[in-house]
Amino acid sequence: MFDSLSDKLQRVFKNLRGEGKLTAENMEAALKEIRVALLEADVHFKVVKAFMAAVREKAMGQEVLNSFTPAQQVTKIVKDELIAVLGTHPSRLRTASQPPTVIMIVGLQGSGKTTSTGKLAKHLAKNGHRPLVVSVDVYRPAARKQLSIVAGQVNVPAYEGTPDETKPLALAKSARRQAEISGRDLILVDTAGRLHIDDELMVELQELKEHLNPTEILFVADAMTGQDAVKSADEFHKRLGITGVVLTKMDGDARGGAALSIRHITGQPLKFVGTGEKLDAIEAFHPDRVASRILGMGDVMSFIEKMEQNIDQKKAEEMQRKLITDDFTLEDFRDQLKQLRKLGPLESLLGMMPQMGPMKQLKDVKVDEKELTRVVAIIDSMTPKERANHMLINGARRRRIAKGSGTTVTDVNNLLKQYGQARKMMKSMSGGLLGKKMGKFKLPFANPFQ
Ligand SMILES: Nc1nc2c(ncn2[C@@H]2O[C@H](COP(=O)(O)OP(=O)(O)OP(=O)(O)O)[C@@H](O)[C@H]2O)c(=O)[nH]1
Ligand SMILES: [Mg+2]
Repeated sequence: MFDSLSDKLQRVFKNLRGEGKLTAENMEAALKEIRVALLEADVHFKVVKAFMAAVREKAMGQEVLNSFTPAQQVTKIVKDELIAVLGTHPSRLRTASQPPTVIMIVGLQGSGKTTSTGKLAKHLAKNGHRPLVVSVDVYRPAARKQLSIVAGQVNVPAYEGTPDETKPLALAKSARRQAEISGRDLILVDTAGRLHIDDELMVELQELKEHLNPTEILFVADAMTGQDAVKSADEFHKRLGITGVVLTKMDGDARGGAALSIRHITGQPLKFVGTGEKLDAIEAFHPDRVASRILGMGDVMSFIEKMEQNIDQKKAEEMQRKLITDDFTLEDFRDQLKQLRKLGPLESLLGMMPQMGPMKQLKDVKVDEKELTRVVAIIDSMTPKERANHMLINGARRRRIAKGSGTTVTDVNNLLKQYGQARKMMKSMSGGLLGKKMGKFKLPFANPFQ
């Protein structure tokens, strides 16, 4: 997510770091590089223009404060402007004063509507709602079945309709009745997609809107389509009036142009981003956190939230104690790797880490799930004694372990090295800045990929 933009902006700040003072020349050079970085990230030209004007104005108007370096000043200005362009405040889903709340999910074909409906249902159920989902796609034969399967995976009921309900509106109305009868407070209406915006689709969506009186109309857009996503969002908004955007496939989009343009162009907020195919790969969109991430400052808040939802707190504290007392064995290392896997796509997790201090090394880490499996296999091939005391593992034992796990002695050597480094890093982290920021919440795993 935002990888290339992030790299380029950080380079700009790095270049400024050598400068003692903010001058007209070095400022101009920095502004030029920022502009190129945004354009190369496929940000809409109107957004780039507004962004640059705001940054320029603030930078030029700045009193040169001695306590801040040029790099710090420009970083702060760019961060504030990124937050402004992304939306200033996180935009939550609204609910109706009179339940059930109706949320319509709209968008072009294949953008991720059905998947996002499932993800949102899960997210909302986790947050105390009782959602019901319904597909009103009466055109694609398997569409309703697909949503029922997705709903089953997240343990949310789907209204499937009766054979005579062949019209979208009839289906949606019955679903609402069903929700009322069964005490569901929220209905997610997954609508049909089209390849292009056409009148027929718009008329159908307008009719649904008129009769269902939805509190939210979420436009689902595929981030990888860049400015096309922005254009169709804008058109949907003009014709239907959307209330927010769900940007999917952010995991496959290194540029981030759509995310950075869509709010400015449509005037509607980005509410959620999809970060993977799995049904828990969705995040509420927080402009400040994303701006931090883009600037390499990490997103410690999202990281902590994810941990709190997924990690056994008792186990985490036990790990922490072991790290401090140096009892952190290979067995614990293996447990941690398993825990780590539960947290979802590793790349997205590492992306949340601040790229500074001991975490700096994480930036270029390529996470390889197969590598994780191999590491676990190697540890599995050790005897309990070896796992408890890695010092026992001499040359002969290394050869045996390699053979047992179908790997090579080099792999075993690497693993032992990683384990040693992980111990060191965890120790420095638990006492360092991150440890303090995270308060009583303890990191439950070590990074195995050094
Ligand atoms: N990597 C990734 N894939 C996603 C994400 N969201 C959806 N997908 C994939 O995108 C494809 C299309 O998703 P659907 O949810 O079926 O899209 P849709 O908009 O309902 O499609 P139609 O109903 O045919 O219009 C599927 O293969 C999904 O797994 C995401 O955030 N990341
Ligand atoms: Mg669908």
